[in-house]
Amino acid sequence: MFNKTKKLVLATTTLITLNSAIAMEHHHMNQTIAEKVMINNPWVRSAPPNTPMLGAFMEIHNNSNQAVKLLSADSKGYKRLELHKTQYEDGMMKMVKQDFMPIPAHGKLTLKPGSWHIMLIAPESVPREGDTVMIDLVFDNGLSKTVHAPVRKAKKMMGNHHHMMH
Ligand SMILES: [Cu+2]
Repeated sequence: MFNKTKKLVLATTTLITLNSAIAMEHHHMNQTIAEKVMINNPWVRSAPPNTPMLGAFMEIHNNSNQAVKLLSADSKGYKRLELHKTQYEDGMMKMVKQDFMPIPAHGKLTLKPGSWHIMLIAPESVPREGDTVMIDLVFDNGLSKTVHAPVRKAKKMMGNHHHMMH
């Protein structure tokens, strides 16, 4: 009887130790990815005061061994944020809503006008040049980051005569 109880206690202890080891490992993994995913040069393109939506751009670097997905974005003062990609379809440049943005292992994803971007929809008030927009990014693996994106004009792009259809 004593032996049986002791075994049970031992088994429970082992299980708890194992569980916390797994939890620690998981925590460690997230911390590592958080350090290895970096956002460079975030910015929001300035727009007229009555604009219904604004584009946010940045470089997302992933220096980890695992692919990472940007799942969603959020910012106070906007109805919602969407992940978009501008692509050529049926002879037109179109913005297509994406479920996520993929950032390859040891790679980067560049969000820029005419390509991947975050769409800030229905601003309570349109930010002015020089303002900063705080954008919360949620990745898979439980990773989240807040970026501070200054509002500025787009740099002129050579040969860009397309007007985006919103
Ligand atoms: Cu868009």
